[in-house]
Amino acid sequence: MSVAQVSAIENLIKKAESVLVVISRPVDPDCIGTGLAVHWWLEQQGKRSQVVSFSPIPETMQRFPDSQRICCEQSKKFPFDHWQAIMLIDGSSWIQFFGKHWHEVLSRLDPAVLSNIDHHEPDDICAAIPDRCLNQRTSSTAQLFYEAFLSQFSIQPPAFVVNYLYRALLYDTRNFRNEPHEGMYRFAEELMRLGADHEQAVEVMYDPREFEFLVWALGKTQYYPEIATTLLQITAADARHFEQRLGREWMELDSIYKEVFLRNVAGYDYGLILTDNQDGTVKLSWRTRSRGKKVSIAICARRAGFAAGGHYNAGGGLFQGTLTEAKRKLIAALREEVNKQQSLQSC
Ligand SMILES: [Mn+2]
Repeated sequence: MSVAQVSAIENLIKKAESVLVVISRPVDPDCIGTGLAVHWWLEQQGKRSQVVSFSPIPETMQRFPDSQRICCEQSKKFPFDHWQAIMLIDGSSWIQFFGKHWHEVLSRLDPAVLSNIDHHEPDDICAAIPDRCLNQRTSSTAQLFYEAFLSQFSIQPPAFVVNYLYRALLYDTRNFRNEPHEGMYRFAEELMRLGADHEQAVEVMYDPREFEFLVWALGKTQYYPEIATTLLQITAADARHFEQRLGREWMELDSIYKEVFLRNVAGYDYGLILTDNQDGTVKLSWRTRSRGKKVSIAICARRAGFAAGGHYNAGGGLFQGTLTEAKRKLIAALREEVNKQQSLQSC
């Protein structure tokens, strides 16, 4: 544990009367659950606190207990000066918290009020505020927050807080199928002891539209066997089609496709989705098979001109330009890296 960062964050909170908790994009059970647990912890310390998201909370997250307590706001208009400390939860880059206007938002913020708790690959936040950035490779931000702060706290968390953290842990580990981070099972045991409701947390409630997306996506997927890659391209026309059929939130309906298909097909270690954002940018999502030595999609994507980040096995990126160009450059960069690795392995 980075003791210096933990005590710097504690000091910042101790001095502040009001603490704003900001959750990251993509809005998922880890940032929601940890954000709500941080909020409870702050209130127990007598702080005025609020959890905000500067990107929309997907409908699929509305079943998360108490998620309606998170306010959805616009970062451009938000009164940051009403808050004496700001905690950024479960993200490593400014854009994940403040959206595409992050430059402008940062120029209005006093960096001394900012802190970050996260488990992604370190990015621009760590570079800007290293002293108050607690970044560790844990199973989830929930585990990091629990181990660094909550487990030492004088008040035992009630069952509803424990359940926030348990859901966060299950989601980020894909029910313990991702890499076995140290302390992951210990954290789970501890939460069970504190009253986590396992049955409720593992109950699956898919939105039927997620299956509709899956069926469409399977039909559209392109296969590149020589580089062990599948690619789903979502053009502007596809995006309009989805918006009509599935509603404005269609982009949040790809979780079954990602979970059951990407990186799970024999012979295909890399799964990519490229989406035309219809604003001159292209969004990338990727999944990489966990087992064995694999090339880093983040590195390939950056070489192809994307801004990219996240985890090694699951991440995202943004490209300025057309879908065709994004695809061409990304596949070329990936081809180069995969070929390099294959020739190294055959030596
Ligand atoms: Mn996370």
